Amino acid sequence: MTRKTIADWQALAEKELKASPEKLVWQTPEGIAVKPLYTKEDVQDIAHLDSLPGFAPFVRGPRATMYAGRPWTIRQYAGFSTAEESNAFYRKALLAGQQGVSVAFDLATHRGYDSDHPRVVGDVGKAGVAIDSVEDMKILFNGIPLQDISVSMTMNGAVIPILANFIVTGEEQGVSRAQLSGTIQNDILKEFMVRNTYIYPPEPSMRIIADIIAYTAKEMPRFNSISISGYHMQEAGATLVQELAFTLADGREYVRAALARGLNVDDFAGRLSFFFAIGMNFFMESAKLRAARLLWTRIMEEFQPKKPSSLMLRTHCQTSGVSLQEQDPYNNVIRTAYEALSAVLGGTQSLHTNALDEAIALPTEFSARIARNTQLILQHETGVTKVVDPLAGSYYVESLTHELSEKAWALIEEVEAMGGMTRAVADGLPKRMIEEAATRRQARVDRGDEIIVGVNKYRLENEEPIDILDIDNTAVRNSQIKRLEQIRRQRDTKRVEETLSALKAVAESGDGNLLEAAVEAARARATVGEISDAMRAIFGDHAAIPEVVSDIYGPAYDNDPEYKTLTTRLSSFAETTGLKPKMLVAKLGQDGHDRGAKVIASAFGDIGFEIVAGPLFQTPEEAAELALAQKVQILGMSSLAAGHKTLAPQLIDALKARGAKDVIVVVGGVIPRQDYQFLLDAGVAAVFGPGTNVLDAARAILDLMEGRRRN
Ligand code: 3CP
Repeated sequence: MTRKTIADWQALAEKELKASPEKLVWQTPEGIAVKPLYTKEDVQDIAHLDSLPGFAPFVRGPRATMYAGRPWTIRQYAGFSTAEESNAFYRKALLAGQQGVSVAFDLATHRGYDSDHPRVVGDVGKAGVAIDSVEDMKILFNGIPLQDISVSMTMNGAVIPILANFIVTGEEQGVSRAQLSGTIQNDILKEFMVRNTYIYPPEPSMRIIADIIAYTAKEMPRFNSISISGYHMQEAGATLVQELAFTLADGREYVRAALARGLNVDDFAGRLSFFFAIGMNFFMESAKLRAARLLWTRIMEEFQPKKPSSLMLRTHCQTSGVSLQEQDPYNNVIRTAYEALSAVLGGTQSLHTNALDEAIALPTEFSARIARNTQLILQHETGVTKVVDPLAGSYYVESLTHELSEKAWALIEEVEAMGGMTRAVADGLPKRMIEEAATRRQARVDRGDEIIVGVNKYRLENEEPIDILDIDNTAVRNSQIKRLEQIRRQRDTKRVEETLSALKAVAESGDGNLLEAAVEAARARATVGEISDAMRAIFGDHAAIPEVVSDIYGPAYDNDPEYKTLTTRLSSFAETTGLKPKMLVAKLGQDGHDRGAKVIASAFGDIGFEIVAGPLFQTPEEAAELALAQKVQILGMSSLAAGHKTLAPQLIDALKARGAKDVIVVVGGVIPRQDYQFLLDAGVAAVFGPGTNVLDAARAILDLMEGRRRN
């Protein structure tokens, strides 16, 4: 048989297709042209191909034996309601096969407010567990041996009081801080970019990070001082190249901050860790993890470490939250399983698999079990743990690894040319790029160019709502307030004041370590709110100015008749009434997840609405005031953190109290169907749940406005 060439394949493919195989090239959002066929020629000049696992640049994995030696850690992120309830959940999960703990805190805690603070009425215990002091933390880890079980804590804003509480909890459990193992997220740059649970401005926030790295390097050798996170970038809409580049550029910035603090690179670099999202682009996600390790080695070589472990990227992964759908939710089990396999083939060290109902509410016991078992089945039944980096040598995956790393490197260098990530974040470049990518994707999904099964194709006519977990927010808040009162009664007030003053002095002078000072305050039973406020008094609060990108959604509908009809309807409405429809997009409470709000603001702006983008963290009264001052006809409240049942009625009351009952209130975001009637009864005009097509929402709002005009 004669050996066939690429030209032979081209000819055959053309015959099969009756067109050039060029037309099969898939242009991904990353700007990568994925071809239908990869061959040896595609991997000719790739330098990393000969590397081995356990050795730099670690493309094939950070450990020599990878999962054959020890599988990844099954680490499910969880937390809700009170410390008692979350503790019971962790203990059950550990007995059922979970291997590490990962704490989700509520948004009040994230933002450094105690549960009795008036700004957090809708947030306490909702999207995570409420922790106000060491007493709560001790209950959270009751019966969980902290010398054996590693604990990850997703905390960035109130990172100092939370880590201090954890250290004191260990002490009081008889576990020294040197024995504590785990990870603190402690990654503030991505908070300014996408996640928004910051408290202080960037400069003191970077100092907090350097202090934590310094403290853990000296005192907590088994603890990972940071989890440099791209996850939230992808959730906010970033492409994989953006996620990769901005995350590694953040890492480079943290290394520089620690070096500037006088640390030796080998004393802390081995305890930096990472966190990526794994979405539905199966091979590209695996390639992304391989590329991440390659590029991190390249970055770290600049700092000339001596230990090989200083060059090594170790990561946690979570399957993608945004890939989950409210419609036909059992499909989410399938999505998550594919994503989990992709993370594992990419060589993750630790993994969270989402529960099928996470697009709607907190996981139930049932959905959490299925999510955990997805990983247990992978580890025990599929054989994927037996061989290191099984994708190595695949023409496609190796080529993708290379191409992703080249593209991400170019973006990393662009950030570098701006003066590094702190500067780029201050300029707003990464945030803008991510928001543009998110809006572009929304248009692709709304147009049906990107298919989501059960949502924009194969949608069921009727769907029964599934059982969901609802938290009685008022009960949690009351029980937290009771414990806070008890702590305040029993503690030595003078000691609390002294330790808080000492913390303030460290914050003000720049001398000493903030975490060390906060540990003293936590021992004295100063609360999370008090420790945060002591630093607030010196550092101040960060307030972001909301910006909205434009001309992304509209142009994607170039010449689309349906789009044209809608924009024409809008302009004739404006002509008849003499007013362009004006909408305030509001975010209430401590819920900083603003991807949905930003996409709506951007798309509605393109469609022809006048948009007022409200600031984050408003109270219902503040939003009502803003609506009045701006004379909007519509107020769109975006809720992604389960506060809607408390906050929407308060908003409507606040509008009524100000005589603004004509403002049409609509609510969008993660709203379970079970709550629709409650919201409508409270006076909400329409509810737009997950999976809503933006054009449908715009049409519905226009209908409402026209209806009101006629009546
Ligand atoms: C690992 N070990 C091995 C092998 N593999 N030993 C021998 N042979 C092997 N093949 C050793 C390691 O050296 C380590 O010991 C120990 O086993 C544990 O392995 P690990 O790989 O370090 O795993 P783990 O402890 O689980 O740590 C994983 C990382 C950590 C490093 C990624 O940072 C982590 O757990 N991150 C989790 C972050 C997280 O859960 N985030 C939640 C975000 P030594 O330690 O002695 O070296 S949730 C956010 C959701 C969205 C939102 O924000 O709301």
